Amino acid sequence: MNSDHRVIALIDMDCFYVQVEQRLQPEFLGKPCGVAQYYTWKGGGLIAVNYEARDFGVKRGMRGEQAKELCPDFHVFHVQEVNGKANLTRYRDASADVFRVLNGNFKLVEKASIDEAYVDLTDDVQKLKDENFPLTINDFSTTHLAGFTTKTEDERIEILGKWLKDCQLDDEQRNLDLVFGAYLVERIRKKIKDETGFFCSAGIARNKILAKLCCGFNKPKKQTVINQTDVDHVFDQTPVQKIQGLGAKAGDRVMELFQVEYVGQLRKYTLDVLQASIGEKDGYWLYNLVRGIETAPVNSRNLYKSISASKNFPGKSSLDTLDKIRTWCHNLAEEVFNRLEKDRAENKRRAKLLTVTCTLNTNETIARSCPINEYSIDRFANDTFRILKQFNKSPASSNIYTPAIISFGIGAGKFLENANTKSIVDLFSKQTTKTETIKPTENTTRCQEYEDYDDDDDDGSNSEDKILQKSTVTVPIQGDFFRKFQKTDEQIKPRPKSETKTTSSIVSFFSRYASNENIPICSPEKSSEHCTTCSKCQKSILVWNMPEHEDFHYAHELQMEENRSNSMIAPPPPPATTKISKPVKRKNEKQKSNIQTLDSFVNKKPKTE
Ligand code: DCP
Ligand code: CA
Ligand code: CA
Repeated sequence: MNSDHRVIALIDMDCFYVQVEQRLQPEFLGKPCGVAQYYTWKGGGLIAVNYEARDFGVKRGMRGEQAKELCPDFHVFHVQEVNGKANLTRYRDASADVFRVLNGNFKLVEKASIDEAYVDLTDDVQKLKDENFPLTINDFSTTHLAGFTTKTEDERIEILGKWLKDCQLDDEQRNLDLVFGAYLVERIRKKIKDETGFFCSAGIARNKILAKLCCGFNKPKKQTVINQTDVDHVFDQTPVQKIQGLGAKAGDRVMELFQVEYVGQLRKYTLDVLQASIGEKDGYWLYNLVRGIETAPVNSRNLYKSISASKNFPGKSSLDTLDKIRTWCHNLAEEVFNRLEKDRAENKRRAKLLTVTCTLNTNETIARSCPINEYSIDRFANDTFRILKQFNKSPASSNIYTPAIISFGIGAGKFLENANTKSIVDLFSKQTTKTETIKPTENTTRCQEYEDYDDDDDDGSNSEDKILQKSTVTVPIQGDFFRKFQKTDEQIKPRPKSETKTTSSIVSFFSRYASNENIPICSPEKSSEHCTTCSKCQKSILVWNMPEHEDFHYAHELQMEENRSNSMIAPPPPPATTKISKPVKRKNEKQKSNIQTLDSFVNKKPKTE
């Protein structure tokens, strides 16, 4: 289906962490509150602030004490701490509650972060349209239209009533799908509230970028629709940096290069000019985007790609002795282990690769990986410690570690579905001492996919970097111009060229391997016990390189699939007539079996609200 006809919603929880805390302590409902991380300096840094407190000027990033000066009744909740580091379990669990509702009602749900999801409503909308599902203004009690400012409820109802009428009368039915989409989103938001207690907001549009943009227009407890016919008008007033993927440096660069402030101002540039300035792919993406066209599919990818824990050790807290490093290897290993165990029970899969990343006080960032043979805190901690020891320049006899570590993290990824994971818990419970035969820990290989660890899935890992500076997101831009701005400044420190990884999509990931697969294969002189034969290409591969090697095949298959669908498109198409390639389905993408029917969902509709 041409993606211009899709209906996409972005659902985002309102002041999420605050609501999670208020659900646990309902006596604070309706009061100005915030959530701070750590009790340290001036009442801790606020990472979430509710709307009652925002009315007093309290903002994320302020200190608890500063908030109290602005709003004396302000209450600060503190993020739980375990082993001296923030523990986000309660927010992750609350997030799972929300996703249970979404996944139980819709087929295509993409987790975009701990508190937001994209939903592709196209098929459900079509069904409602086919049966001429009757709708009235009462079905849209929290709906607003992007581009229309309404000061009173009467004004909102007037504008909305006109919209409903116009949509129905329009012969081309350009916006009618969005009416049905908005209705479904009103229903699901109510259901989320009923089943979890949480309020949320939403954006409804023809694509993900527009849905994300307009979700923020009328927060909290409201939803906003952007009509395709109003995009130009809205973009004329939308600062470039408000667009997902054009925040931070990429947006700055676009504004500087084209001397624009608002998205709409980019319409004056031809495709040729944009492509000549920022490259073929990115120019094409931008040209379409400023006309409200964007084709990234909603990927049903609800499981985290990696599970990680990390911590910063700035200034004097840097880790400069082996004892300190050993302690933190254990603490982080314990957190990763606990979450992996939970994930194993819930999702019937096991992680195959452990990745350790650390930044030294020389500003050098290092990433190394080794296979995971069993889930065990000691094993994770020992592997991590062994990896970190490789970078120690102090004499082996000394307890001193130089250069000191200023941040490090452990991530587990490369999940194997339906895997019968062995865990240390199982080993004990079965009273067996059997261990696996792979012994690769001394032979670690460089992490091939930094972003896996760095969490483009947003598994809600409590990296402090992310908590305090979370602004990077994965966006479906595949050209070099934008890619270099993603996952950038704040998260990844400069690394030697040979170590820098900037993959941001399967396609770009593939392109790293396409011409010259750079995963070492076994040389004849290498011991065969460390090698295994790849069933796809029959090459002999070092066992600890198998995860990357499998990814090479996976990416290659996806690329072939994408090439096939792209080859159906006339090159290079003027945007207005662009045919959209079919979304590439991810391998292992599972259809959920417990999805309610559309009927059961919409028929719960009360007659009036
Ligand atoms: N979060 C964080 N650090 C940040 C940003 C967010 O720890 N820099 C956490 C706390 C938030 C949650 O993630 O509650 C969701 O982030 P949002 O950006 O969606 O913000 P909120 O949900 O708090 O507020 P809003 O109602 O504006 O969405
Ligand atoms: Ca939110
Ligand atoms: Ca969010």
